[in-house]
Amino acid sequence: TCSNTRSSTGNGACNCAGNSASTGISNGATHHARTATMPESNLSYTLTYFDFPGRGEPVRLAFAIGGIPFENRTVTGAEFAAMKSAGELPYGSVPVLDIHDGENTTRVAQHVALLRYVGRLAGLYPTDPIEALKVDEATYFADEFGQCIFAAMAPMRYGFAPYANDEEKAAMRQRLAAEVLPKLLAKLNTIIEGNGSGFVVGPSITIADLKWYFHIGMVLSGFVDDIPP
Ligand SMILES: N[C@@H](CCC(=O)N[C@@H](CS)C(=O)NCC(=O)O)C(=O)O
Repeated sequence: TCSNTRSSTGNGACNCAGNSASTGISNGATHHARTATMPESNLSYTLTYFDFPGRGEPVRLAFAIGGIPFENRTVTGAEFAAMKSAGELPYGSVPVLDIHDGENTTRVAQHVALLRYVGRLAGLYPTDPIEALKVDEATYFADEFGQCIFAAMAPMRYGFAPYANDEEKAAMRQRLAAEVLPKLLAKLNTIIEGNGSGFVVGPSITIADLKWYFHIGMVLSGFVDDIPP
């Protein structure tokens, strides 16, 4: 099983033998329509991220759903800060994926890129270029939704002035929740209804579902103050 994917207990190898039930995602009968494209290789993987379901979570889920063994390395804020100041993070952020090939390790960042890579291995990303394009479209649309929330969580990181006080913070986030996010979610509903399978794109689960699952989960969990579930 893959109990480590949501663990807060730190480092641990995650050898999930294709047990998608452990992810909490129900992909129903269409699960069997997926064909994992994992090549025969000696590669092994370590994903480094925090122990909460942020940007690294859809990548962990893709590994788990695909039954691809990986080390789910969770770091504390202090461990993250140490890695960052030591220059170990290519973009100064997590998640990062270490791809081990014998003696050599390649470290890659940017969660959408990681999600697409693991999605390919896991059979969660179409091989047909047009279908892949549609999955990318829905995935980047989810990113648009997520960026609105991330900007509200850390305005200075995006070049905006810091909140003057808690009232201003609440007002800005409530406006986002009342006026901006519902329009994007209405569009998502239209896309899902138009697709007709219950998934965002095509007949079965893809990385686009995982990316939306992460962003919507963040809202529904009440993780972001003043953005009501
Ligand atoms: N564009 C990057 C952003 C990654 C990112 O901002 N990660 C956050 C955690 S979800 C982080 O590392 N924040 C701490 C910091 O930037 O100091 C991606 O999509 O992976």
